[in-house]
Amino acid sequence: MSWRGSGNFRGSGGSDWRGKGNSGGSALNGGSAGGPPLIYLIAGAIGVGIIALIVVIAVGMSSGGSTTAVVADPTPIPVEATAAPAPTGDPAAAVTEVPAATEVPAATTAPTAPVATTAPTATTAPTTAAVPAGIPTEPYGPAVTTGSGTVIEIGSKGEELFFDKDTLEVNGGDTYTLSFTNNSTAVQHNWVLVEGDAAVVDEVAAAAIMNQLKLRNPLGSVPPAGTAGVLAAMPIINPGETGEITFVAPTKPGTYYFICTFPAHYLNGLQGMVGELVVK
Ligand SMILES: [Cu+2]
Repeated sequence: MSWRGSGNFRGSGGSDWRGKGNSGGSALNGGSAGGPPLIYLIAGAIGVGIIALIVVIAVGMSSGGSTTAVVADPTPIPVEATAAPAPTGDPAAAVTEVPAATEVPAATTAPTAPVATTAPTATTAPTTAAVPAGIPTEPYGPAVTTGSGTVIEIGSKGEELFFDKDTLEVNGGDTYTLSFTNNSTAVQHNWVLVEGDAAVVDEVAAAAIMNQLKLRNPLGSVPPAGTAGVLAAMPIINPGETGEITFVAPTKPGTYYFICTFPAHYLNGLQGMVGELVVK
């Protein structure tokens, strides 16, 4: 009541103070009413709030980390994810280098091809050298002559290892031009006239085989010049080709033999590719 009594104070306080009170807010007025305890209460509340906030933050950082950390983690994860692609980029470069290495082997294959090309060349060289060494390109033998004579035709029996004629008849001392056609599509043949019996013919055939082994060339499957018993010999004739040989028939009547000297086409004992040349 005494306070009211101070209404004088209010009165004396003047309108100015009250005016300030209006502008300053009712709280101040209340403050004037509650006095110091209200300020302490407010300050205390603020203090408690701050402490509570600190506690909350502290708890959040220590235990939770959960909320704050979770938010922080997502950020680092994306960063790591971004970093991951970077290393991936490096492997990618490595992978790109691997193909390059693959291309290198390809280049290695290329050099290999030239080597193979060199090999054929080497093969050609021996062939060229072998021809002049011992492989005949023209008919040869003591009975062989130049010019032309009575034509005699004979050939291989298709794909079989036989002549298509078993017997040929000639007049002693006459000149003949024998035309031999290789009717095979895959096998080489020739025609060789021999004077002598089966034993001599076998030796001529054996000489041709030895010559082929010596020259290491199928075209060398002929008896060397000067082989005993050989009267006339024709070079090896390739499949589908025809060769000619002109010779003078022996003057001595009798039976002579002609054979193919390609290995295993004539068989010992007058078998296989063999025929008779009968001289009248
Ligand atoms: Cu033959």
